[in-house]
Amino acid sequence: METDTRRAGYASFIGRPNAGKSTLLNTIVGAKVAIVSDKPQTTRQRILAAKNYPEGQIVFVDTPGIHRPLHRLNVRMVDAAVETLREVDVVALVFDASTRPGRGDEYVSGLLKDIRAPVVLVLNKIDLVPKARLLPLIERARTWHDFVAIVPVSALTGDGIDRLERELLGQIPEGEALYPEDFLTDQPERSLVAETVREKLLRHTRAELPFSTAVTVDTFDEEDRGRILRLYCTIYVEQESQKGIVIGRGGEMLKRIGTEARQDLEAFFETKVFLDLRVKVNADWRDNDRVLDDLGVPRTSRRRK
Ligand SMILES: Nc1nc2c(ncn2[C@@H]2O[C@H](COP(=O)(O)OP(=O)(O)OP(=O)(O)O)[C@@H](O)[C@H]2O)c(=O)[nH]1
Ligand SMILES: [Mg+2]
Repeated sequence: METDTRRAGYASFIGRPNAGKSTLLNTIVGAKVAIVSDKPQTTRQRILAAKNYPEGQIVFVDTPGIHRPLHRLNVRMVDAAVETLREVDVVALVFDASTRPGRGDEYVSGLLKDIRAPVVLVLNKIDLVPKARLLPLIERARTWHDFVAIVPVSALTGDGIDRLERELLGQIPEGEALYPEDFLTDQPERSLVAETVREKLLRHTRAELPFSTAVTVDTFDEEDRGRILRLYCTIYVEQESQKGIVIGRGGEMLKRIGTEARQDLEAFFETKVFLDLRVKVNADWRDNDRVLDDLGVPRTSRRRK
């Protein structure tokens, strides 16, 4: 369906860890492009995913949650999120409405002061919030920033998502599509594999472990692609004891992570997958620029000592 004026532009999800930014992205584009977990700091890089509407195209940008960074990895993560604020046409600030606003939220709202882009406030997880609590929250949120709209949604149930998309489209400038009609995401297949393995690690491990692990794809063998994809990955941990946890008693944990990741990847690539996982200890990978470069976490413009 054609309409008179076509729109195209970037809309980014910004907010604290665990607010539901990646879940929102997946719900809106209708595909699992970003991994999701109940642990904070799940997303480590920005991820683009496009959706086409009769009125035009929105390129959504998922970003890492904004937090106080303690490692170089986290500095890169937070910088990636903050940098998008200056580059996009509209910002969707995502707030977990089932929590009380705190210091971290003040910090994130403070970042919005100097940006030109209009900001839509997304009050997410309303499926967890009694109706009576929502109105006072909206009133309070009006004092955080001069939002162009405040939209309560549930990324989980889909409630309010249509209205959110309308509001974002309304802020997107006129222009021709930025990506071809069939473009879904800029996430390379290799990082999709690594992220799928990391999602299962996050799901099955606790405490410090999720933050201390990284996954690389050492070999992506697609020689026999129509029949089978052969994938060889390494899981990095920081301590010998963490290696034990990831492997589990009799290798049970690693097997479970491998099975679940393989099933997801077989569904995604629509082919049989052979997945080999090994675990390596690298004490300082989170502060090691070379490892971070290998992992593909982009360097950002901030200068570090
Ligand atoms: N009940 C409920 N849970 C939600 C909703 N949206 C997200 N979640 C859950 O919240 C948790 C965090 O979701 P993510 O999408 O990973 O959050 P994020 O903002 O991307 O987190 P980071 O990548 O760490 O910044 C997951 O357990 C989701 O299932 C929602 O609308 N309702
Ligand atoms: Mg995320």
